[in-house]
Amino acid sequence: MDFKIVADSSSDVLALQGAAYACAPLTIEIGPKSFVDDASLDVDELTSSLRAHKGKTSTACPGTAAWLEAFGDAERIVCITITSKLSGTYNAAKVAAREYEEHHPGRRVFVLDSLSTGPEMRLLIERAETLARQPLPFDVLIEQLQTYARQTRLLFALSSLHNLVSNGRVNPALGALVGLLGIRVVGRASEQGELEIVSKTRGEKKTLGSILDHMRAEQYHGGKVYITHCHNEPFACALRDAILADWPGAPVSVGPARGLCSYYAEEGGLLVGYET
Ligand code: X90
Repeated sequence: MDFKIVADSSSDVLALQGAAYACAPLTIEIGPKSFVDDASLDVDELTSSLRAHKGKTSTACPGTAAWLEAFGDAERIVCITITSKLSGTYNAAKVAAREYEEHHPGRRVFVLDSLSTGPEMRLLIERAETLARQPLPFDVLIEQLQTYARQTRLLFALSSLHNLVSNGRVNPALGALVGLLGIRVVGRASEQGELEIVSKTRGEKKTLGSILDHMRAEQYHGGKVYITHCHNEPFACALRDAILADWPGAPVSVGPARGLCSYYAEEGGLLVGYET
């Protein structure tokens, strides 16, 4: 079976070792400049342009053509997207999938709405890859991936919701929560794929405490964790160490967010994807 995994760039996964994989980029618009969130993007250049820019900025999802290009020529495709509640990415992928199946009778594209983004998408991508190594019928693989998706979670800690609010992705009343210096919101991707606030904290220690409390309440038992950050490696590593102190040997990895997540998580923001 000629199998391919495809995702969008909010997953921060540019390549997947030893697997057929492609990533459809979102785009970040800063004034007249367009930053395509692909492997060639310099994330530091993006964030410094953002700091320097005074006017409105925005993002755009990959269109049908970008998805079709990512599908390439594969027979079986699993396509994992950012939550459909916050982006048109999923809808564009669905349109592309229908077109692809019509043009290539017998081929299949399954589009999974992650109801999440960032490091939780990485977990799903990696599980799809593990499942693809087994001799499973495509429908069974899809079922198992969907079961796994119900067991993964996303948490985040943000110091500003400015870009989320100004792009109409969250209610402006929530934005006011983090207007004060030093205040962070801890939130999660809800079961419906919406941004939900868990707590409002001040100081790094309290923020870490809130994240750990929430992971415990959601039955985290030492499974895989991915932490991504926007220019905040010390905070991400402090969280990793706090997780390891409570769950020794847990497979926890830390890495920088790419363009889309850096834009919305903003300076200092942290995203945590984990298995329950
Ligand atoms: O232009 C577009 O179609 C992209 C819009 C994306 C909007 C949300 C991106 C969120 C990135 C911020 C914190 C995580 C929130 C997750 C809630 C489900 C990361």
